[in-house]
Amino acid sequence: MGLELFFAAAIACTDLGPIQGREYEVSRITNLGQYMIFRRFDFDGDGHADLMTGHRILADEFQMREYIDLAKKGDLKNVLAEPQPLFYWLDVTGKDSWDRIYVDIAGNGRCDLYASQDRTS
Ligand SMILES: [Ca+2]
Repeated sequence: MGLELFFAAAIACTDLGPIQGREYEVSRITNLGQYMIFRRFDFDGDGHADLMTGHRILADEFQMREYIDLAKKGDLKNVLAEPQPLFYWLDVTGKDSWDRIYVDIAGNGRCDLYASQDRTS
């Protein structure tokens, strides 16, 4: 059972789930090692995350001393991140695994399917 990598027709990233507000957000982790912010969402409230997004961090607190005006626009206190996620991980089977990964390379709200793992076999 391998991980297939392929690109299919792009979809609107907003079709992957309502992630703009915090209504469905259950966790938010800032990972300075990977320079990403990971947000998990549970849309149906069953206690299992259905979607995780990854935002690229543009600057951390140390760097922002030089970019304080940019920092004021940021959503977080100690890092400045891109407003739109770069990666979207989906649990489509509800088995606590990320079965599909979408990527918004251009940052234009169009998501390409990056990887899909067939767990039915
Ligand atoms: Ca859920």
